Amino acid sequence: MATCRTRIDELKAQAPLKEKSLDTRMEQDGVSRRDFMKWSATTAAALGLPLQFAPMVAEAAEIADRVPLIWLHLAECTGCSESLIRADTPSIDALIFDHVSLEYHETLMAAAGWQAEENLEHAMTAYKGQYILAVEGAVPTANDGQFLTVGCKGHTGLHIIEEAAAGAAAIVSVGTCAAFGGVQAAAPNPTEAKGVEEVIHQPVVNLGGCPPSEKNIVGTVMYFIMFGRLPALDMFGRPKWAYGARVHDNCERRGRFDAGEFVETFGDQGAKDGYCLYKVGCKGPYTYNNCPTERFNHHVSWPVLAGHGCIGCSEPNFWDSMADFEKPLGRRELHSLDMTADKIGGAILGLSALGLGAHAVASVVVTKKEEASK
Ligand code: FSX
Ligand code: SF4
Ligand code: F3S
Repeated sequence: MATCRTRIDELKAQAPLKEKSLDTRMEQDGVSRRDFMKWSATTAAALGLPLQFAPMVAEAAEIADRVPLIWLHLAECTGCSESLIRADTPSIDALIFDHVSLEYHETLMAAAGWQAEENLEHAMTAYKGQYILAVEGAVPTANDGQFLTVGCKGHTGLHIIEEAAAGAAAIVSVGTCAAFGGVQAAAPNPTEAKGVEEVIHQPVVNLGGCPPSEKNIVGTVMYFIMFGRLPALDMFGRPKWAYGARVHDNCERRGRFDAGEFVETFGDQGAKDGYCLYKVGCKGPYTYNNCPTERFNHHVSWPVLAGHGCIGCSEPNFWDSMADFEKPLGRRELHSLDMTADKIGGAILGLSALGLGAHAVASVVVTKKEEASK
């Protein structure tokens, strides 16, 4: 708490980089003080902080306009930005994100062409050593990075990321592409796309997920504002507060799994009754993320609630290692994945640790036998 207090007081002493206070923004968007305080309490809880931190979360959000943020787009689909901003009414998370001093964001800024380029150069110089660098997208590295050039000067993504990372106070890889290469790095990966940390060799927070939820993005920014440093990370550089538990651990269909009630094909009676999606390919047992508790789109839904299994999108190399997305990995594949545990890491556990009931394994084996005899 003392670290947080000192950090907040230091930031408070700095001049805001934006004209509008958070109070004015909230008033304009119809967010009551009560809702804001509730948001502060849930954000503190999501970050794994005791409830006494809630008022400090609120204070930190109010002074988020002291912290410059540069957001770069590399090889990706912009789904991470969409996850944050695509809502008919802005959520409090999106509102706080808007209150951070966003100096450069290709999707959101009004500037274009030379002016945009100047804005980026200005922000990198004026706030050297102070800005948070958020990166969305993988870095193509083949041919000296020429598979991705950005802006009127035609700089490569590789060049831009190296330059921007050098002056950053903290670097956040937003989404699986920036964290681990994502879809762009799937075999055969002709552009030699890589995650940011592989390219720049500086400490990076990896927010896995294609895309990550707004809570995971804003929570990470809030943590940096509150403590001036990165949160505790797992072996893949993901914040433990968000990626410390498996999707399977908190899934609302977990009772169905334990009872051996499985959807056999999409659209069957089990699917209508909310049975477990393991046999139609759910990778929740191998995937670390807080999707079931935080959800997406104003916390409205998440893949399993919408009726499709988790495809493991927050894990390194998921596009190759988790396919086929609508079939269980099954015993054979689990065995081979265990053999490459150093690659897949802690995300893949043994069958017993998964808590896979004998019924699930037996019926997968039977299905495979049936397939073989066809
Ligand atoms: Fe897309 Fe972001 Fe996926 Fe990647 O999300 S949602 S391809 S993680 O970089 O834009
Ligand atoms: Fe939920 Fe998937 Fe686990 Fe079933 S296998 S309980 S649908 S996470
Ligand atoms: Fe991705 Fe699975 Fe969550 S597919 S969004 S990690 S439920």
